Amino acid sequence: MISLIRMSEISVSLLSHFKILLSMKKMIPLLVLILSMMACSQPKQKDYLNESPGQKDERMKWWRDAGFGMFIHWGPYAVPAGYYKGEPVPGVGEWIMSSAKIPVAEYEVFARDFNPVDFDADEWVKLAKSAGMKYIVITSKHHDGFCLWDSKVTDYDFAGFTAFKRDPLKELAEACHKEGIVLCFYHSIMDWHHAEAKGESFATYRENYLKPQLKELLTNYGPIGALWFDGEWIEEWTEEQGRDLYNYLRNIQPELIINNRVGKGRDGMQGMNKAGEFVGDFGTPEQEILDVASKLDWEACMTMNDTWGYKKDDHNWKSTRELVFNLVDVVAKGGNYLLNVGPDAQGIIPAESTQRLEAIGEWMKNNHSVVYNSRQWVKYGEGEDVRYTVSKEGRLQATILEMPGGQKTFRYIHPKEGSEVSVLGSDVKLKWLFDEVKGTTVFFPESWNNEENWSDLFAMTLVFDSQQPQVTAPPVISYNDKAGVTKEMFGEKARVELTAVEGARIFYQLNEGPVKVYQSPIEVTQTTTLSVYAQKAGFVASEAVKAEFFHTSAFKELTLNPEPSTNYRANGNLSLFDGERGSDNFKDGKWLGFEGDDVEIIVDLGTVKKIKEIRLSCMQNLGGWIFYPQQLSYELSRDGSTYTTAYTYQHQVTKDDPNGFSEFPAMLKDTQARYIKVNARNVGVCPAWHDGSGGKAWMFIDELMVETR
Ligand code: H79
Repeated sequence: MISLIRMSEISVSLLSHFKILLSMKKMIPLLVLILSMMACSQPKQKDYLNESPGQKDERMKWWRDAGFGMFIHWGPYAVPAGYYKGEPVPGVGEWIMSSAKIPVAEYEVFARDFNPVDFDADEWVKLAKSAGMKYIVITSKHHDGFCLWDSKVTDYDFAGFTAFKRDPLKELAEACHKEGIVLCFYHSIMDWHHAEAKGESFATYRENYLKPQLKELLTNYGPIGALWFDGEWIEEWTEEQGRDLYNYLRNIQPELIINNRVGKGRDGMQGMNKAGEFVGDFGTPEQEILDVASKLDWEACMTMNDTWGYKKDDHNWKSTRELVFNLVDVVAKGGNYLLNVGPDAQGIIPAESTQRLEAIGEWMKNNHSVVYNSRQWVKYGEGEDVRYTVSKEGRLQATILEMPGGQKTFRYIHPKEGSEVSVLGSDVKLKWLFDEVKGTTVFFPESWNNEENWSDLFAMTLVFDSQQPQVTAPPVISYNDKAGVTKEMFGEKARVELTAVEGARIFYQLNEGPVKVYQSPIEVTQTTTLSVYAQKAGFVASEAVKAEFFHTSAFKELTLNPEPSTNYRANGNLSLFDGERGSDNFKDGKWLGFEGDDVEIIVDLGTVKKIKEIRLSCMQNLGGWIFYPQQLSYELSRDGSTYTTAYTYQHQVTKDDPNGFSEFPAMLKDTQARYIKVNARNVGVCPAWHDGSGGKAWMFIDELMVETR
C-alpha cells in the first residue's frame, strides 16, 4: 500500500537519466565517479519540514483513504492486569507502574514474567482485517520502557529479559505484509525505566537510546506507515527536538507519517494543535471526537472499554452500535478512527473486543464506502443521527444512525431530477420528495420499521445523486446593536432583531414554542432560547442559529479576571450563573478552567441587598491536574471600593480526595452589600507527590450562587 523510494532506487533512476545523455564508453568512468561521490559525501540530511502541500497530500493519501485502524496496547502491564499486591489499582492499565508507584526493580518482575506463549501475529492481523481496519499501530514501547522488539541498545525486551525469545514486531510485520495491512508503531518519548530519560542526562537518552531504537524500528521491519509518539509533554522535550526527530526519521523512511505528539503543538487531550506552527502530520484527539468537521488531518484514538492496556476487571465495554456511530461520526468530520485492543499477558485479545470487531466487520461489508476513500461533504451531518460523506465516485452518502420510522427528511439534500435513492447493501430503491423549505423526504418500506431488524443493522447508508445544495445563508441575531449574539444577559427585557439575505423569510421559535414567521423585533422578558432559520425561494432552508438570553435581575454586572484558558472557557462570565452546573467530566464544556492563575470575580447587584448566602462550585480532578483553590474568600462592599472579608476557606491539598466537586458555601446572616468579590487562589504548581509535580496546576470553577433577600 505504501510505496517507499529507497536510496538504491533513486540512484538507479538517476543513472538511467544519465544513460540517455552519455555514450556507453564515457559512461563507465562517470558511473564510478558518481558512485564514489555518493559514497564519500556523508548523506546530507534532507529537510522534510517544508514540503509542499502537494507532497504532503501524496504521502498522506493511503492514510486518509484508510479511515479505520487498530491500536494495540501491549506490554508487561498486561501481567498485573490492573492489580498490585492483591489490590485493584484505579486508572488505565498501562499506567500501573506510575499509579501504584511501583519501583523499577519490582516492575521488572512483571516484565520477566511476561511470556505470551499464545501470541499469534496472523490472528491479530486477520482480526484487524476482518473488522475492516487498514492499519495497525502497536506500542513498540510505552511509558514503562519495555521494548516489544529485539533491540540492540537494551536488554529490556523479550530476548534480553524474558523466557519468550521471539520478536513479536517482526512476526507482526510479516503477517501485515501478507495481509496487506500497514504496520505503524506507537512510541513513548517519556520512559520510566531508562535511568537517563529525565533531567540533565536527557540528551544522552535521546541521542544514544531513543533515536537508535527508532532507527532499528525503521530499518528492520520493512516500510512503516506511521510513527505515533506520546509522552511528549515532559518538560525535557522541546518543539526543536521534535523537529529534529521528525527530520531524522523521514530521512530514514521518507514516506513516513508522524503524529503531532512528536513536537509540542498538542493542545491537551482534544489533541489538535494550538495556534502557531508546530511539527507533525496529524492531530490526535484522545478518547474524544471533534465537535465539528476539520480540514486538517486528525485521528481519534479510543478504547472499547476504559483502559488501553489489559485490565482483567474492566468490563465497561461500549456497544458495537456506539463504536459504529463513532466510526461514522469521525469519518464524516474528516478524521480517522483508531480503535484500541489490549491483549492479555498470554497474547490473547479479549473476547469482548473480538466480538465487537467482527460485528463492525459485518457492517463494513455493506458500508465500507463510507469509510474508505470517502471525502467530507459541505455538511458533516444533520442532528445527532445523520452523517454525510461523499464516496469515491462522488455520490452523496447519508448514514442514518437511528431507526428512521416511516420517513426521514434531509434538509440539505436536493437529489437530481428523476434520480433514485438507494441503500448500501440492498437492492431497494426508495421514493423521495423534495420541498424547498424542508429539503428531501425519503420514504421507507413499512417492514423496515422493526426494532429487531434495526438492532443488528447499527446504521444504514442512503446514497443520493444530489445536486450541490443551494442553501440559504443563516440569519443573524442582533441585540443591543451587537450582531451575531449567541449568549446574552438582560435586565428587564430584551429587544431582539433578526436579519437575513434579501428575499429570504425568517422563521423563529421561542424555547419549544410554535415556529413563527418573523415580522418585527421580538421582545424577550424571561430567560429564553431563541432558534431561527431563513429560507429563500429556490433554496434549501438555512441551518438553525440559536441564541440564549438570560434574565439576570440578580446581577447587574459580573467581571471575571483573568480570562479562562482557551480550552475551558464554556460561556465565559455567563457560565457562572447560567444554571448549567458542570458535571464530573471537566471537558463537558461547562467549566471555566484556569492554568496556574488565581481568579477574581466581582459581582455588582445594582443596589444594596441583604445577602443570605454565597457559593462557588469548584472541581478537583487530580488525574487532570485540577485542584480545589487553596484559598477561597468572599468579600463584600457597599460602594465597590472598601471590601470586608465575609468568609474564607483554606484548603489543604491531599491525595485522599482525587475527584470531586464542592460548592464552598458561606452563610452570611443577611449582610448588606451591593458588591461581592470572590478570590480563588490557585494551588499554583502541582505538589511534589503528584504526577505533574512542578507543572502548572489547574483550577476549575462554575456556578456562582448569590442568595439575596
Ligand atoms: O497510550 C495511551 C495512554 O496511556 C496515553 N495516551 C494513550 C494513547 C496517555 N498518557 N497520558 N495520558 C494518556 C493522560 C495524560 C494526560 C496529561 Fe496532559 C498529561 C495531563 C497533563 C499531562 C495532556 C497533555 C493534557 C495536558 C497535557
